Amino acid sequence: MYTYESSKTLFERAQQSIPGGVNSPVRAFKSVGGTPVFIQKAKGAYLFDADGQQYIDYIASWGPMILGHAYEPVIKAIQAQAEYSTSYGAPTELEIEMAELIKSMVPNVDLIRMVSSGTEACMSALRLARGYTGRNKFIKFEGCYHGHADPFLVKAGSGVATFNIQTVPGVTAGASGDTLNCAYNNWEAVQRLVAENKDEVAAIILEPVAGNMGCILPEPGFIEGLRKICTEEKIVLIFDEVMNGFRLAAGGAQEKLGIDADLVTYGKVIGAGMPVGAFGGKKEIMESVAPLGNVYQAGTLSGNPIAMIAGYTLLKELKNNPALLQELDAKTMYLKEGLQDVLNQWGQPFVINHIGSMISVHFSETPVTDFASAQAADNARFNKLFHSMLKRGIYLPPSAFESWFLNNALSYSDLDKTVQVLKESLMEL
Ligand code: KE4
Repeated sequence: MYTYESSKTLFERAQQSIPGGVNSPVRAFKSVGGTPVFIQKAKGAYLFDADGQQYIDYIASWGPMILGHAYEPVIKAIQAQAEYSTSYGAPTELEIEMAELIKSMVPNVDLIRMVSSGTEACMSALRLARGYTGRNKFIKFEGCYHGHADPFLVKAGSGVATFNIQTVPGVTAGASGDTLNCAYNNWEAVQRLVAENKDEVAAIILEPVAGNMGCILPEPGFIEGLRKICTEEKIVLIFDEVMNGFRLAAGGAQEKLGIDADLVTYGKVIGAGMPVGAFGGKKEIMESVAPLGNVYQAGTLSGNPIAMIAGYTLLKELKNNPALLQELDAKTMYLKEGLQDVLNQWGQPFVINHIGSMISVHFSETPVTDFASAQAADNARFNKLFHSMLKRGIYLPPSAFESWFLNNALSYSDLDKTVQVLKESLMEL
C-alpha cells in the first residue's frame, strides 16, 4: 500500500503560503479526508507522486488531458512556440487558426472569443446574454457548476457541493439576486420559473451532460424542452461545454445530443492543459461583444500563443483522428462493464452513470438524476472507496460530486487493474 510521506511534508509546507495548501479547493481532499497527493510528473495515463509512486489517472487534470499526459505533439508544439516568446498582447494568426478550427469542429458557432478559464467563459456568456436581451434574470440548475463568478455560486456543483457551501460569503444579494435555480431534469420547474418571470429571463445555462454532481445525464425531452421554451420566449440557451466540449464528440454536446444552443462555452480540452476558455455562438448575439458592441469583456492573456498552440495541436489530433474519441468511448464502456460486474458481485446498492468517456459511481439504491439524489447517495462510502483505491494506485476524483475523466492513453490492462483494485477495495468498505 502506498504511503504519502513526501506529500505530507509538502502539504504542511504548502499551508504556510497557500490557503488550504492548494490553488483550487477540490484538490484539498477535504471531502474524502487525508492528505492531498502532491504530483511530481505525469506521462500517458500515469501520475507520479512526490514519492515516485505511480497512479492510474482518472482525473486527467479534471478533463483537459484527454489523450494522456505529456502528449508528444502538444509538448513539441509548446516547446517550439516558446522560442518566439510567450505572449505579445497583440493579435496573432494563431488565434485565427484556433477560432477557424473550433468553428470547423462544432456546430452553430459563427464567432468565438478566447479567454483564460471556464469561469471567464461562463461569466462572459452570461453578461453577453444579459446585454443582448436587456434582461437580468437567468436560470441555472442545482449541482451544475459554471465556475466561480458570483452569479453562479448559488447551489453550485463541484467544490461548492463537495463542501456543502449553501451560501458563499462575499457573494452579495445584488450579485446573485437574479439567479433562479431549479433541479436538473425538472422540466415543470423550468416552465414555472419562466412563467413567473415572464420576459425577465435572459438565459438558461446548463451543463448538457452534468459532470459536477457526479455524471448526470439529461432525461429524454429535457434539453429539447429547454430549446423549445428558449426559442419561444427569446431566452438565450447557453450550453456550458467546458467539460463536455470535444469530449462527448468532436462537436461536443451539441453534436452528441443533436441540439443547437445559442451560446456555448468551452475550456479544459481546448487548452490541452494550458489556461484556455472560450465562448461563442450565433453571430447576431456575439456581435454585441466589445469592441463590436458594448458588452465589455477582455483579458491580458486571452489567445495567448502558447495556450493557443497547445489547444490547437490537441484539437487538430481529435479532428484528424475520429477514432481517438471512439477508442476512448470503447475503453469507458469496457471499464463500466468491469465495474458493474464487480459491484454486482459485491451485492450492495450502486448506480453507474455513464455517457461517452464520462462516468461516475454512486452508492445509491435509486437512480441519480439530479443534485438531491446525488446528495442522498452514501457518499461516505465513496470517500472510503476513494482512499482504498488511491493507496492501491488508482487516482479517482476526490469527491462523489465529480465525474471520472478517462484519457485515451489508458490501456486495457490499466482498466483491468482498476477493476481488480475496485474488487479488493470493496472488501474494505
Ligand atoms: P475553470 O474556471 O475551473 O477553468 O472552469 C470552470 C468550469 C465551468 N464549467 C464546468 C462545466 C466546469 O466543470 C468547470 C470546472 N470544473 C471543475 C471540476 N469539476 C474544475 C476543478 C477545479 O475547480 O479545480
